Amino acid sequence: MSTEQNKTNTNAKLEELDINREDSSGQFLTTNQGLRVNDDQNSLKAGPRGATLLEDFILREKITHFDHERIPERIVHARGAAAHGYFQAYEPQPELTKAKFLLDPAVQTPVFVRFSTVAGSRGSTDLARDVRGFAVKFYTEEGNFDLVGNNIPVFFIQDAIKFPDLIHAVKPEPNNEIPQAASAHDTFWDFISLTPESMHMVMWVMSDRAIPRSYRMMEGFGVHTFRLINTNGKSRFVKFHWKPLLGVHSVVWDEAQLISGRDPDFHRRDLWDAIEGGAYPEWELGVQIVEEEDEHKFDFDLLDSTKLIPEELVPVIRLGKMTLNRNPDNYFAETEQVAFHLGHVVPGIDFSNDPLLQGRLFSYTDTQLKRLGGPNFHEIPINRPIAPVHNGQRDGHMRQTINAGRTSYGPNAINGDSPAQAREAEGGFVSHAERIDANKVRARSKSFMDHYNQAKLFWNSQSTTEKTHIVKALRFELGKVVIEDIRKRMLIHLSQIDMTLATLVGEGLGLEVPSANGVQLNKSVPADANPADYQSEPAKPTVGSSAALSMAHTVKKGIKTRQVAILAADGVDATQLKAMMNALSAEKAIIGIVAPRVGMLKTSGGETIKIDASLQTTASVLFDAVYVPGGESSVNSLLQEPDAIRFIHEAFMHCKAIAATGEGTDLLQAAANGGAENLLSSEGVVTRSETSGDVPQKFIDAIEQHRFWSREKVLVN
Ligand code: HDE
Repeated sequence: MSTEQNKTNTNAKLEELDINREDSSGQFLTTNQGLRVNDDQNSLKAGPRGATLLEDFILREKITHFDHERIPERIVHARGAAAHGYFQAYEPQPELTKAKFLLDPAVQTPVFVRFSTVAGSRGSTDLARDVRGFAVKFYTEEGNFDLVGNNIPVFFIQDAIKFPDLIHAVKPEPNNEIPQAASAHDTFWDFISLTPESMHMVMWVMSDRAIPRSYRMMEGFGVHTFRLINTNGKSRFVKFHWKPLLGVHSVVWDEAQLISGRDPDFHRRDLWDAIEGGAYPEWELGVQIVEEEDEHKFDFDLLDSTKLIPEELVPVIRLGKMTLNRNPDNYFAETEQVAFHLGHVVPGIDFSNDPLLQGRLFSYTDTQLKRLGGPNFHEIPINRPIAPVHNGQRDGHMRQTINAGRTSYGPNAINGDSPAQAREAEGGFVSHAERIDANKVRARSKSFMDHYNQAKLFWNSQSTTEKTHIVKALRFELGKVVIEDIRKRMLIHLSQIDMTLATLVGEGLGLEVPSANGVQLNKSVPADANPADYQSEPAKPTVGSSAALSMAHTVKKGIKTRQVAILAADGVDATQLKAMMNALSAEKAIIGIVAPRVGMLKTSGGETIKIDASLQTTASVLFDAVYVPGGESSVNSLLQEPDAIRFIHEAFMHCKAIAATGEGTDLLQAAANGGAENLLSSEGVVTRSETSGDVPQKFIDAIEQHRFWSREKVLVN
């Protein structure tokens, strides 16, 4: 695929996939051999009452294929959703990299992006408290580049050799396979409490970043330090970022748990619906650049994946924008079979020696061999590069390519030594010639031994609401831990980060914070090592804060794609309803009419309106905001429904925007009487008794704020 072709605004990868797309509309049913099937209702039998004959090749083909439908799910990140789109650079970046997809702003590079949770199995809930995977496959004209990142900029461990331990600890416990998609259990916290390098990541995972409102409202991070190589061969260190144009938003933990019951597909549905509705999710690709000579100027090690580079020290430069504009046609063929690998790079991008990154370079090919069944997984349509592939690799399970000719080796003279190695100037990949002069050792660098400073930086950077949520998350998680020693060890670690944090979590657990004196906090120590060499310094008392780490400073602009419930029943005031619906639609919010039953409802004006969901089939947690229009008989019916009162109550507890006009206010009052006392006087609750008036605009302004945290009890000052 040439650059010229890519400039035509068509998606080269989507076009290339066309040859594999099947559409059975209007076609005959056939076997896999193309034979038309006459009877797909009955197997071949000796007489109508059997027995069934072995001869029935149609039955056997169908059943055999069915028996083999499953492949192993991903060992981590099994649960996911994906979409197609494209990336386009803002400006040519020859000073930074020679990667062609960043050199020509006219080129739209096709991408396929898969979002995921980590711990749960394929059928688990989207709303687990967990890190989210954010894996992007760029189909560039120089081959595939995979940026396999997460929505959190750091990781739990510093060395790949600990990954199986971490994952075994977080997965359901092996004796009874409980709990599913949850870190709130003994083995996870047992491991964490003995592994202080995980503390920074633990702070992120206990924050609301681990329960996003939508995949579309998450940041993405490459996590490791990589290298960019420019057109002159100059290397610089780089950290990759994705910044969502919709801002970074989350739900609250109680809501997450309720969504898990009401709609465990909440995130995949949200992504799917947004794309189907033409509200294409967008992210800007950003980079933090560090000159090679500055490698050691930070008080942490750039090769340590438990650390981030504060944006105050190295700003994020935005290089271009990614837009997701097409849902997959087939979940299995595309989302399940896509195979990401950190080692899929293009000239201009290279690796650092981060020991976590280095281990991943092994793992991803290995895991695809198991999962996709052989070495030809690169031929699966979704994995095929749009760049041509020529080499001497042959055969293997399910080989698709028909390699013509006699030679599958090089050098050869028979085929004129083709395929030929490419010079660097011809786009041949040349690894960065980093100088290494070292002893071969199994060791951890001293520069990796600071485990609490950035955990403290994160804590210090949070708003009081965010801090409160972290405390509550830790109380929840450690409250589910049964072994008390684990809780105590965690409190000691938390006390190294911040004493208020530790004390507040301790209060929730009914425990005093134990003294750290004489405790060996790090148990991830080699047998012959001196434990003292593995102890972290406690966090320095004053560490600054970084605004970029708090979601409180994120973009709050517009209410496009926000889900707004309108609670109504027969007799709803037509004028108020219309005014609100028009105002919300103009802002491209998505409206759901929720009523005591499904079907159609009659307005006060005699018009009929389609009900989107009944109070039994939906819940407030599936919406961003709720409005109750007036109309006496409508509101009277709603007042008879405990689910309607609960709807308002829950939306209020989850700090969402609420509005009511006319008699609609009575429903709010009923929710207030039922325990949400200050509902009517709270921030983000918009009411006016007689008519709708300026309520719609005020409601829109309120929804834009995402949540009104002032309604929550603050635990941390
Ligand atoms: Fe992964 N990881 N990982 N990981 N990872 C996988 O590859 C692994 C790590 C990430 O949507 C697996 O194809 C090791 C960090 C994402 O298909 C496996 C280590 C980050 C996805 C694997 C890590 C990630 C995976 C399982 C420690 C953020 C899902 C299935 C050295 C930068 C990609 C698969 C998708 C998937 C190994 C740590 C991100 C087993 C050994 C750090 C987004 O190969």
